[in-house]
Amino acid sequence: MNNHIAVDIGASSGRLVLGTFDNGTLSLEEIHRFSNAFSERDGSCFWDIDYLYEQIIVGLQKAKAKGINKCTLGIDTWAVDYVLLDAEGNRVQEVYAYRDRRTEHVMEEVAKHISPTIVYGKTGIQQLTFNTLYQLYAHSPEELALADQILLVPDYLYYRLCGRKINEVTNASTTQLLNLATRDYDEDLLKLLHLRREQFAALTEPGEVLGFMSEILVQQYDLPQECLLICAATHDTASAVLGIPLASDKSSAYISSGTWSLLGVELSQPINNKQAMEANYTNEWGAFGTYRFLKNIMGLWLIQEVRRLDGDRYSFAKLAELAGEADAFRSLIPCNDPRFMNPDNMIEEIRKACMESGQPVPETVGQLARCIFDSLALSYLTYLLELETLTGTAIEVLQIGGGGANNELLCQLTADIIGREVQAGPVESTALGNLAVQIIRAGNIANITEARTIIRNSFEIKSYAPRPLPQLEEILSLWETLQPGTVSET
Ligand code: LFR
Repeated sequence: MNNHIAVDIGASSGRLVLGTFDNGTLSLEEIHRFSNAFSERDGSCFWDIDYLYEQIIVGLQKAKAKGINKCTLGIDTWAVDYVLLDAEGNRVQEVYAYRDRRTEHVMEEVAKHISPTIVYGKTGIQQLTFNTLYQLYAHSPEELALADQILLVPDYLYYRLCGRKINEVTNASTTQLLNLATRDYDEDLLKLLHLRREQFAALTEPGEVLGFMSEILVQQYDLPQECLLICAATHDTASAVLGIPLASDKSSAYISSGTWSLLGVELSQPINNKQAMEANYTNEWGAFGTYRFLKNIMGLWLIQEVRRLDGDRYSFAKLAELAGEADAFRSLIPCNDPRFMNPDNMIEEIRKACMESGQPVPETVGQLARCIFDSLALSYLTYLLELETLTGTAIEVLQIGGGGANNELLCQLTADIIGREVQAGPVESTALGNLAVQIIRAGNIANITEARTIIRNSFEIKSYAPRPLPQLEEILSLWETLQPGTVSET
Protein backbone atom coordinates (compact mmCIF):
# COMPACT_ATOMS: atom_id res chain seq x y z
CA MET A 1 0.00 0.00 0.00
CA ASN A 2 1.62 3.29 -1.00
CA ASN A 3 -1.32 5.70 -1.19
CA HIS A 4 -1.84 7.69 1.96
CA ILE A 5 -4.35 10.47 2.51
CA ALA A 6 -3.94 13.25 5.07
CA VAL A 7 -7.10 15.06 6.12
CA ASP A 8 -5.75 18.30 7.54
CA ILE A 9 -8.29 20.82 8.80
CA GLY A 10 -7.26 24.12 10.31
CA ALA A 11 -9.38 26.96 11.65
CA SER A 12 -9.43 28.71 8.27
CA SER A 13 -9.17 25.92 5.69
CA GLY A 14 -9.08 22.19 5.24
CA ARG A 15 -7.67 19.85 2.64
CA LEU A 16 -7.16 16.26 1.66
CA VAL A 17 -3.61 15.62 0.54
CA LEU A 18 -2.55 12.44 -1.20
CA GLY A 19 0.94 11.29 -0.26
CA THR A 20 2.67 8.69 -2.38
CA PHE A 21 5.81 7.00 -1.17
CA ASP A 22 7.71 5.33 -3.98
CA ASN A 23 11.39 4.48 -4.40
CA GLY A 24 12.35 6.41 -1.30
CA THR A 25 10.63 9.60 -2.47
CA LEU A 26 7.58 11.18 -0.91
CA SER A 27 5.35 13.27 -3.16
CA LEU A 28 2.20 15.21 -2.41
CA GLU A 29 -0.90 16.06 -4.36
CA GLU A 30 -3.74 18.15 -3.00
CA ILE A 31 -6.98 16.40 -3.98
CA HIS A 32 -9.50 18.65 -2.26
CA ARG A 33 -9.44 22.02 -0.50
CA PHE A 34 -12.24 23.81 1.32
CA SER A 35 -12.63 26.81 3.54
CA ASN A 36 -13.44 26.67 7.22
CA ALA A 37 -14.63 29.28 9.70
CA PHE A 38 -16.74 29.39 12.82
CA SER A 39 -19.98 31.31 12.69
CA GLU A 40 -21.76 33.34 15.32
CA ARG A 41 -25.30 32.49 16.40
CA ASP A 42 -27.08 34.28 19.26
CA GLY A 43 -23.75 35.60 20.48
CA SER A 44 -22.01 32.20 20.52
CA CYS A 45 -19.42 30.81 18.09
CA PHE A 46 -19.81 27.35 16.56
CA TRP A 47 -18.10 25.16 13.98
CA ASP A 48 -20.14 23.50 11.26
CA ILE A 49 -18.93 19.97 11.98
CA ASP A 50 -21.33 18.29 9.52
CA TYR A 51 -19.91 20.44 6.72
CA LEU A 52 -16.37 19.36 7.66
CA TYR A 53 -17.44 15.71 7.62
CA GLU A 54 -19.10 16.20 4.22
CA GLN A 55 -15.92 17.76 2.83
CA ILE A 56 -13.95 14.66 3.86
CA ILE A 57 -16.48 12.55 1.92
CA VAL A 58 -16.21 14.85 -1.12
CA GLY A 59 -12.40 14.60 -0.98
CA LEU A 60 -12.55 10.81 -0.80
CA GLN A 61 -14.91 10.71 -3.77
CA LYS A 62 -12.33 12.74 -5.69
CA ALA A 63 -9.65 10.24 -4.63
CA LYS A 64 -11.82 7.39 -5.91
CA ALA A 65 -12.41 9.25 -9.19
CA LYS A 66 -8.62 9.42 -9.58
CA GLY A 67 -8.54 5.63 -9.44
CA ILE A 68 -7.53 5.22 -5.79
CA ASN A 69 -9.20 2.17 -4.36
CA LYS A 70 -6.78 1.24 -1.62
CA CYS A 71 -5.32 3.76 0.82
CA THR A 72 -4.67 4.66 4.42
CA LEU A 73 -6.14 7.81 5.95
CA GLY A 74 -5.24 10.01 8.90
CA ILE A 75 -7.00 13.08 10.31
CA ASP A 76 -5.67 16.15 12.08
CA THR A 77 -7.44 19.37 13.09
CA TRP A 78 -6.93 22.26 15.46
CA ALA A 79 -7.01 21.31 19.15
CA VAL A 80 -9.12 21.75 22.33
CA ASP A 81 -12.64 21.74 20.81
CA TYR A 82 -14.91 18.82 21.60
CA VAL A 83 -18.14 17.03 20.78
CA LEU A 84 -20.56 15.80 23.43
CA LEU A 85 -22.28 12.56 22.38
CA ASP A 86 -25.26 10.78 23.89
CA ALA A 87 -25.39 6.99 24.35
CA GLU A 88 -26.66 6.57 20.77
CA GLY A 89 -23.67 8.49 19.43
CA ASN A 90 -25.70 11.59 18.54
CA ARG A 91 -24.42 15.07 19.30
CA VAL A 92 -25.96 16.56 22.41
CA GLN A 93 -25.34 20.09 21.15
CA GLU A 94 -23.47 22.05 18.51
CA VAL A 95 -19.69 22.28 18.64
CA TYR A 96 -18.41 25.47 20.25
CA ALA A 97 -15.46 27.20 18.60
CA TYR A 98 -12.60 27.93 20.96
CA ARG A 99 -12.80 31.67 20.28
CA ASP A 100 -16.29 31.74 21.78
CA ARG A 101 -16.31 34.35 24.51
CA ARG A 102 -18.09 32.27 27.17
CA THR A 103 -14.77 31.23 28.71
CA GLU A 104 -13.29 34.72 29.07
CA HIS A 105 -13.45 34.68 32.88
CA VAL A 106 -13.67 30.97 33.61
CA MET A 107 -9.97 30.65 34.38
CA GLU A 108 -10.40 32.86 37.47
CA GLU A 109 -13.42 30.80 38.57
CA VAL A 110 -11.47 27.55 38.31
CA ALA A 111 -8.52 29.08 40.18
CA LYS A 112 -10.84 29.52 43.20
CA HIS A 113 -11.15 25.72 43.40
CA ILE A 114 -7.71 24.53 42.34
CA SER A 115 -4.57 26.61 42.14
CA PRO A 116 -3.07 27.19 38.67
CA THR A 117 0.29 26.03 40.10
CA ILE A 118 -1.20 22.65 40.97
CA VAL A 119 -2.87 22.37 37.58
CA TYR A 120 0.41 23.20 35.83
CA GLY A 121 2.32 20.70 37.97
CA LYS A 122 -0.14 17.98 37.05
CA THR A 123 -0.59 18.77 33.35
CA GLY A 124 2.29 21.01 32.21
CA ILE A 125 -0.20 22.79 29.95
CA GLN A 126 -0.16 26.56 29.45
CA GLN A 127 -3.05 28.68 30.66
CA LEU A 128 -5.22 29.56 27.68
CA THR A 129 -8.78 30.69 28.21
CA PHE A 130 -9.99 28.19 25.63
CA ASN A 131 -8.42 25.01 27.04
CA THR A 132 -11.02 22.24 27.13
CA LEU A 133 -10.82 22.32 30.94
CA TYR A 134 -12.25 25.85 30.93
CA GLN A 135 -14.67 25.20 28.10
CA LEU A 136 -16.14 22.20 29.93
CA TYR A 137 -16.27 24.15 33.19
CA ALA A 138 -18.50 26.67 31.42
CA HIS A 139 -21.19 23.97 31.06
CA SER A 140 -23.55 23.12 33.89
CA PRO A 141 -22.93 19.69 35.49
CA GLU A 142 -26.44 18.73 34.25
CA GLU A 143 -25.45 19.48 30.68
CA LEU A 144 -22.26 17.47 30.99
CA ALA A 145 -24.15 14.58 32.56
CA LEU A 146 -25.99 14.22 29.23
CA ALA A 147 -22.70 13.36 27.56
CA ASP A 148 -22.08 9.66 27.38
CA GLN A 149 -18.80 10.37 25.54
CA ILE A 150 -16.61 13.40 25.03
CA LEU A 151 -14.55 13.29 21.84
CA LEU A 152 -12.27 15.98 20.46
CA VAL A 153 -12.99 17.13 16.90
CA PRO A 154 -10.69 14.72 14.99
CA ASP A 155 -11.73 11.85 17.30
CA TYR A 156 -15.31 12.58 16.34
CA LEU A 157 -14.54 12.66 12.61
CA TYR A 158 -12.85 9.24 12.92
CA TYR A 159 -15.93 8.03 14.77
CA ARG A 160 -18.18 9.19 11.94
CA LEU A 161 -16.01 7.34 9.41
CA CYS A 162 -15.43 4.02 11.18
CA GLY A 163 -17.56 3.92 14.32
CA ARG A 164 -14.65 3.68 16.76
CA LYS A 165 -14.43 6.11 19.69
CA ILE A 166 -10.94 7.19 20.74
CA ASN A 167 -9.20 10.08 22.50
CA GLU A 168 -5.95 10.53 20.61
CA VAL A 169 -3.18 11.61 22.98
CA THR A 170 -1.47 14.53 21.25
CA ASN A 171 -4.78 16.32 21.08
CA ALA A 172 -6.12 15.03 24.42
CA SER A 173 -3.15 16.66 26.16
CA THR A 174 -4.41 20.09 25.04
CA THR A 175 -7.56 19.56 27.12
CA GLN A 176 -5.37 20.39 30.17
CA LEU A 177 -6.90 17.33 31.80
CA LEU A 178 -4.11 14.77 31.33
CA ASN A 179 -1.78 14.04 34.20
CA LEU A 180 1.90 13.84 33.24
CA ALA A 181 2.65 11.32 35.99
CA THR A 182 -0.24 8.87 35.56
CA ARG A 183 -0.47 9.47 31.81
CA ASP A 184 -4.25 9.44 32.04
CA TYR A 185 -7.06 11.89 32.80
CA ASP A 186 -6.46 13.55 36.14
CA GLU A 187 -8.98 12.50 38.79
CA ASP A 188 -9.05 15.82 40.66
CA LEU A 189 -9.69 17.78 37.48
CA LEU A 190 -12.43 15.35 36.41
CA LYS A 191 -14.02 15.71 39.84
CA LEU A 192 -13.94 19.48 39.53
CA LEU A 193 -15.86 19.16 36.26
CA HIS A 194 -18.27 16.54 37.69
CA LEU A 195 -17.09 14.13 35.02
CA ARG A 196 -16.38 10.40 35.14
CA ARG A 197 -13.36 8.82 33.40
CA GLU A 198 -15.74 6.65 31.34
CA GLN A 199 -17.10 9.77 29.66
CA PHE A 200 -13.80 9.94 27.81
CA ALA A 201 -12.63 7.23 25.45
CA ALA A 202 -9.42 5.19 25.57
CA LEU A 203 -6.26 7.25 25.09
CA THR A 204 -4.86 6.25 21.73
CA GLU A 205 -1.36 6.76 20.33
CA PRO A 206 -0.57 7.96 16.81
CA GLY A 207 0.07 4.98 14.56
CA GLU A 208 -2.68 2.78 15.92
CA VAL A 209 -4.84 1.11 13.28
CA LEU A 210 -8.47 2.10 13.87
CA GLY A 211 -10.15 -0.06 11.25
CA PHE A 212 -11.56 0.24 7.75
CA MET A 213 -13.91 2.95 6.58
CA SER A 214 -17.48 1.88 7.23
CA GLU A 215 -18.82 -0.33 4.42
CA ILE A 216 -22.09 1.62 4.45
CA LEU A 217 -20.26 4.87 3.65
CA VAL A 218 -18.14 3.19 0.96
CA GLN A 219 -21.30 1.96 -0.79
CA GLN A 220 -23.43 5.04 -0.20
CA TYR A 221 -20.88 7.58 -1.44
CA ASP A 222 -18.76 5.51 -3.82
CA LEU A 223 -15.55 5.87 -1.81
CA PRO A 224 -12.26 3.93 -2.19
CA GLN A 225 -13.02 0.25 -1.48
CA GLU A 226 -10.30 -0.30 1.11
CA CYS A 227 -9.57 2.77 3.17
CA LEU A 228 -7.72 1.91 6.36
CA LEU A 229 -8.02 4.55 9.08
CA ILE A 230 -4.81 5.12 10.98
CA CYS A 231 -4.64 7.27 14.06
CA ALA A 232 -2.53 10.30 13.06
CA ALA A 233 -1.04 12.83 15.47
CA THR A 234 -4.50 14.39 15.41
CA HIS A 235 -3.54 17.78 16.85
CA ASP A 236 -2.47 19.74 13.77
CA THR A 237 0.47 21.24 15.65
CA ALA A 238 1.64 17.75 16.66
CA SER A 239 1.58 16.70 13.00
CA ALA A 240 3.24 19.95 11.93
CA VAL A 241 6.13 19.45 14.33
CA LEU A 242 6.61 15.88 13.06
CA GLY A 243 6.76 17.34 9.56
CA ILE A 244 9.35 20.05 10.32
CA PRO A 245 12.73 18.38 9.83
CA LEU A 246 15.05 20.55 11.92
CA ALA A 247 18.67 20.81 10.73
CA SER A 248 20.68 18.16 12.57
CA ASP A 249 23.93 20.13 12.59
CA LYS A 250 22.61 23.29 14.28
CA SER A 251 20.62 23.89 17.41
CA SER A 252 17.14 24.79 16.15
CA ALA A 253 13.68 25.79 17.27
CA TYR A 254 10.53 25.68 15.17
CA ILE A 255 7.52 27.82 14.47
CA SER A 256 4.46 26.08 13.13
CA SER A 257 2.99 29.06 11.33
CA GLY A 258 -0.70 29.11 10.49
CA THR A 259 -3.69 30.63 12.23
CA TRP A 260 -1.41 30.49 15.30
CA SER A 261 2.36 30.73 15.44
CA LEU A 262 3.53 27.97 17.72
CA LEU A 263 7.14 28.58 18.70
CA GLY A 264 9.07 25.91 20.55
CA VAL A 265 11.26 22.84 20.66
CA GLU A 266 10.68 19.10 20.83
CA LEU A 267 11.73 17.52 24.12
CA SER A 268 11.84 14.00 25.51
CA GLN A 269 10.89 15.24 29.02
CA PRO A 270 8.44 18.00 29.94
CA ILE A 271 9.59 21.20 31.67
CA ASN A 272 6.84 22.02 34.14
CA ASN A 273 8.78 24.05 36.66
CA LYS A 274 7.92 27.46 38.14
CA GLN A 275 9.75 29.47 35.46
CA ALA A 276 8.01 27.61 32.62
CA MET A 277 4.67 28.17 34.36
CA GLU A 278 5.30 31.87 34.86
CA ALA A 279 6.32 32.27 31.23
CA ASN A 280 3.22 30.24 30.30
CA TYR A 281 4.95 27.67 28.10
CA THR A 282 3.17 24.44 27.39
CA ASN A 283 4.15 20.77 27.29
CA GLU A 284 1.77 19.25 24.78
CA TRP A 285 2.21 15.53 24.24
CA GLY A 286 3.78 14.56 20.96
CA ALA A 287 3.94 11.37 18.95
CA PHE A 288 6.69 8.84 19.69
CA GLY A 289 7.16 9.83 23.35
CA THR A 290 7.97 13.51 22.79
CA TYR A 291 6.70 16.80 24.21
CA ARG A 292 6.14 20.03 22.35
CA PHE A 293 7.50 22.71 24.65
CA LEU A 294 6.07 25.81 23.05
CA LYS A 295 4.30 29.13 23.22
CA ASN A 296 1.10 30.11 21.41
CA ILE A 297 1.60 33.38 19.52
CA MET A 298 -1.44 35.03 17.95
CA GLY A 299 -0.16 34.29 14.41
CA LEU A 300 -1.70 34.77 11.00
CA TRP A 301 -5.19 35.02 12.49
CA LEU A 302 -4.48 38.75 12.72
CA ILE A 303 -3.98 39.10 8.96
CA GLN A 304 -6.73 36.57 8.14
CA GLU A 305 -9.18 38.77 9.99
CA VAL A 306 -7.95 41.96 8.33
CA ARG A 307 -8.27 40.27 4.93
CA ARG A 308 -11.80 39.06 5.69
CA LEU A 309 -12.95 42.47 6.94
CA ASP A 310 -11.42 44.06 3.86
CA GLY A 311 -13.82 41.93 1.78
CA ASP A 312 -11.18 39.36 0.73
CA ARG A 313 -9.95 41.86 -1.85
CA TYR A 314 -6.34 40.71 -1.76
CA SER A 315 -4.60 37.35 -1.64
CA PHE A 316 -2.16 36.74 1.24
CA ALA A 317 0.70 37.12 -1.25
CA LYS A 318 -0.64 40.52 -2.33
CA LEU A 319 -1.05 41.59 1.30
CA ALA A 320 2.60 40.72 1.93
CA GLU A 321 3.52 42.76 -1.15
CA LEU A 322 1.50 45.75 0.09
CA ALA A 323 3.12 45.41 3.50
CA GLY A 324 6.52 45.44 1.79
CA GLU A 325 5.66 48.81 0.22
CA ALA A 326 4.51 50.34 3.53
CA ASP A 327 6.86 52.05 5.99
CA ALA A 328 8.58 49.59 8.32
CA PHE A 329 8.04 49.77 12.11
CA ARG A 330 5.59 52.65 11.82
CA SER A 331 3.30 51.17 14.47
CA LEU A 332 3.38 47.98 16.54
CA ILE A 333 0.87 45.93 18.49
CA PRO A 334 1.44 43.45 21.33
CA CYS A 335 0.10 40.49 19.32
CA ASN A 336 -0.61 38.27 22.31
CA ASP A 337 -2.87 40.76 24.02
CA PRO A 338 -6.20 38.95 24.58
CA ARG A 339 -7.97 41.89 22.92
CA PHE A 340 -6.95 40.33 19.57
CA MET A 341 -8.38 36.86 20.37
CA ASN A 342 -11.79 37.55 18.87
CA PRO A 343 -12.54 41.27 18.67
CA ASP A 344 -15.73 42.51 17.03
CA ASN A 345 -13.60 44.13 14.35
CA MET A 346 -9.88 43.31 14.08
CA ILE A 347 -9.06 46.35 11.94
CA GLU A 348 -10.63 48.71 14.48
CA GLU A 349 -8.99 46.85 17.37
CA ILE A 350 -5.53 47.23 15.82
CA ARG A 351 -6.16 50.92 15.12
CA LYS A 352 -7.40 51.48 18.68
CA ALA A 353 -4.36 49.73 20.17
CA CYS A 354 -2.03 51.94 18.11
CA MET A 355 -3.93 55.08 19.03
CA GLU A 356 -3.93 54.22 22.75
CA SER A 357 -0.17 53.73 22.73
CA GLY A 358 0.38 57.05 20.93
CA GLN A 359 1.54 55.55 17.64
CA PRO A 360 0.49 56.46 14.09
CA VAL A 361 -2.77 54.71 13.25
CA PRO A 362 -2.48 52.23 10.34
CA GLU A 363 -4.90 53.47 7.70
CA THR A 364 -4.29 51.43 4.56
CA VAL A 365 -4.43 47.63 4.25
CA GLY A 366 -0.69 47.71 3.52
CA GLN A 367 -0.02 49.62 6.76
CA LEU A 368 -2.19 47.22 8.72
CA ALA A 369 -0.42 44.19 7.23
CA ARG A 370 2.97 45.78 7.90
CA CYS A 371 2.04 46.50 11.51
CA ILE A 372 1.03 42.84 11.93
CA PHE A 373 4.16 41.36 10.34
CA ASP A 374 6.54 43.71 12.20
CA SER A 375 4.80 42.88 15.47
CA LEU A 376 4.80 39.14 14.83
CA ALA A 377 8.53 39.15 14.08
CA LEU A 378 9.16 41.08 17.32
CA SER A 379 7.02 38.59 19.25
CA TYR A 380 9.11 35.78 17.81
CA LEU A 381 12.22 37.47 19.24
CA THR A 382 10.63 37.94 22.68
CA TYR A 383 9.56 34.31 22.95
CA LEU A 384 12.69 32.86 21.37
CA LEU A 385 14.81 34.56 24.04
CA GLU A 386 12.46 33.24 26.70
CA LEU A 387 12.65 29.74 25.21
CA GLU A 388 16.44 29.83 25.35
CA THR A 389 16.35 30.79 29.03
CA LEU A 390 13.80 28.14 29.93
CA THR A 391 15.55 25.31 28.09
CA GLY A 392 19.09 26.51 28.81
CA THR A 393 19.89 26.05 25.12
CA ALA A 394 21.11 28.64 22.64
CA ILE A 395 19.17 28.53 19.38
CA GLU A 396 21.08 29.09 16.14
CA VAL A 397 18.32 28.52 13.60
CA LEU A 398 14.58 29.17 13.66
CA GLN A 399 12.73 26.93 11.22
CA ILE A 400 9.28 28.05 10.08
CA GLY A 401 6.90 25.38 8.77
CA GLY A 402 3.34 25.77 7.51
CA GLY A 403 1.66 28.45 5.40
CA GLY A 404 3.69 31.26 7.00
CA ALA A 405 6.83 29.81 5.36
CA ASN A 406 5.47 31.25 2.09
CA ASN A 407 5.59 34.79 3.44
CA GLU A 408 9.04 35.97 2.37
CA LEU A 409 8.63 39.37 3.98
CA LEU A 410 7.82 37.86 7.38
CA CYS A 411 10.60 35.26 7.12
CA GLN A 412 13.22 37.89 6.25
CA LEU A 413 11.94 40.29 8.90
CA THR A 414 12.12 37.50 11.46
CA ALA A 415 15.72 36.68 10.51
CA ASP A 416 16.68 40.38 10.73
CA ILE A 417 15.03 40.88 14.11
CA ILE A 418 16.15 37.67 15.81
CA GLY A 419 19.61 38.07 14.27
CA ARG A 420 19.81 34.41 13.30
CA GLU A 421 19.18 32.26 10.27
CA VAL A 422 15.58 31.45 9.46
CA GLN A 423 14.85 28.30 7.48
CA ALA A 424 11.43 28.38 5.85
CA GLY A 425 9.60 25.19 4.92
CA PRO A 426 8.07 22.84 4.36
CA VAL A 427 4.86 24.72 3.71
CA GLU A 428 2.96 21.42 3.96
CA SER A 429 4.52 20.38 7.27
CA THR A 430 1.19 19.42 8.87
CA ALA A 431 0.07 17.12 6.05
CA LEU A 432 3.60 15.69 5.94
CA GLY A 433 3.59 14.89 9.66
CA ASN A 434 0.16 13.31 9.33
CA LEU A 435 1.37 11.20 6.40
CA ALA A 436 4.64 10.26 8.11
CA VAL A 437 2.73 8.46 10.88
CA GLN A 438 0.71 6.53 8.29
CA ILE A 439 3.73 5.54 6.23
CA ILE A 440 5.65 4.43 9.32
CA ARG A 441 2.64 2.36 10.32
CA ALA A 442 2.42 0.85 6.84
CA GLY A 443 6.02 -0.26 7.35
CA ASN A 444 7.47 1.69 4.42
CA ILE A 445 9.56 4.05 6.57
CA ALA A 446 11.29 2.81 9.72
CA ASN A 447 10.79 5.71 12.11
CA ILE A 448 10.30 9.47 12.44
CA THR A 449 14.03 10.23 12.11
CA GLU A 450 14.06 8.55 8.70
CA ALA A 451 10.77 10.23 7.76
CA ARG A 452 12.20 13.66 8.60
CA THR A 453 15.32 12.99 6.53
CA ILE A 454 13.12 12.06 3.57
CA ILE A 455 11.03 15.21 4.09
CA ARG A 456 14.13 17.40 4.32
CA ASN A 457 15.45 15.95 1.08
CA SER A 458 12.13 16.09 -0.79
CA PHE A 459 10.71 19.53 0.01
CA GLU A 460 12.01 23.06 -0.37
CA ILE A 461 13.55 24.68 2.68
CA LYS A 462 14.67 28.23 2.01
CA SER A 463 17.31 29.96 4.07
CA TYR A 464 17.10 33.63 5.15
CA ALA A 465 20.29 35.14 6.54
CA PRO A 466 19.85 38.00 9.02
CA ARG A 467 20.60 41.48 7.66
CA PRO A 468 21.69 44.34 9.89
CA LEU A 469 18.81 46.45 11.14
CA PRO A 470 20.27 49.83 12.15
CA GLN A 471 17.19 51.05 14.01
CA LEU A 472 16.75 47.80 16.00
CA GLU A 473 17.61 49.28 19.39
CA GLU A 474 15.05 52.03 18.98
CA ILE A 475 12.41 49.53 17.81
CA LEU A 476 13.09 47.28 20.76
CA SER A 477 12.66 50.07 23.27
CA LEU A 478 9.28 50.95 21.74
CA TRP A 479 8.39 47.24 21.76
CA GLU A 480 9.26 47.04 25.47
CA THR A 481 6.87 49.85 26.31
CA LEU A 482 4.02 47.98 24.66
CA GLN A 483 4.48 45.18 27.20
CA PRO A 484 3.03 42.33 25.24
CA GLY A 485 0.54 40.49 27.41
CA THR A 486 -0.32 36.87 26.93
CA VAL A 487 -3.38 35.25 25.40
CA SER A 488 -4.15 33.84 28.82
CA GLU A 489 -4.56 37.18 30.56
CA THR A 490 -8.16 38.20 30.78
C1 LFR B 1 -3.20 25.54 15.73
C2 LFR B 1 -3.82 25.11 17.05
C3 LFR B 1 -2.95 25.39 18.25
C4 LFR B 1 -3.96 25.42 19.34
C5 LFR B 1 -5.06 26.23 18.69
C6 LFR B 1 -6.42 25.99 19.21
O1 LFR B 1 -4.06 25.29 14.68
O2 LFR B 1 -4.15 23.74 17.02
O3 LFR B 1 -1.93 24.45 18.46
O4 LFR B 1 -3.50 25.99 20.53
O5 LFR B 1 -4.99 25.87 17.31
O6 LFR B 1 -6.83 24.69 19.00
